[in-house]
Amino acid sequence: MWRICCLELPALHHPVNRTHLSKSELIMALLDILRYPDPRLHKIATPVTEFGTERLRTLVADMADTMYDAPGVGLAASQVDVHEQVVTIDVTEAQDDLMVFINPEITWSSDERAVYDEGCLSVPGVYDGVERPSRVKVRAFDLDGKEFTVDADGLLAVCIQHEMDHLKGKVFVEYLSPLKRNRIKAKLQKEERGLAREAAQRGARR
Ligand code: K1U
Ligand code: ZN
Repeated sequence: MWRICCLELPALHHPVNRTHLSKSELIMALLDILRYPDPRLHKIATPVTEFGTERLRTLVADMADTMYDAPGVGLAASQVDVHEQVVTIDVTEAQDDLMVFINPEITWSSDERAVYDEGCLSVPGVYDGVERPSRVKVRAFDLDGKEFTVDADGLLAVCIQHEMDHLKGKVFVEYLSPLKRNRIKAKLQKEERGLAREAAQRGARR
């Protein structure tokens, strides 16, 4: 069972009438993840102003489905072309501890820094070292607008900072050298052209 900060998943899914279904029967809604260098990844997300709505619950449920399916350990709404300050994270191996951060703010970060080999669902197949504060304190709101704080270290600290960068329109490759970034951009643009060609060929065969 996934948990959303202390809320069981059926509570999350209740407003979209999925409460009577088991996890395997849940109708998954997978969202398209924008791929770097899509310019929409650089839009700045605005704060959520209405909490507890069906729209917000559905967005979070769909983001969680998309993150688990990818698979990934985090997802920012910006990556699915929704430019609001919403983040889902689950760093557990069992994928059973979903955390939802709405309007997150870093209130403290450590002087100590650490390098982690980061990945990104918007930059598939690329992992590279990024140096960040190794511990952060984050204040955020849950789906119902209740404020909470998290003291994070390890992968959770890395992931929160990575996802909050997405909300500010920043993709992790921007920490890398221009040479590396341009190589990554060229590789992904080539892949994108290949995928578009394949889709066009499939369309022509139908
Ligand atoms: O924001 C994203 O694109 C998600 C990203 C989060 C992240 C991972 C590692 C370091 C920083 C931020 C990912 O989830 S990439 C995929 C990944 O790392 C992973 C996938 C499955 C299992 C474990 C890790
Ligand atoms: Zn990312």
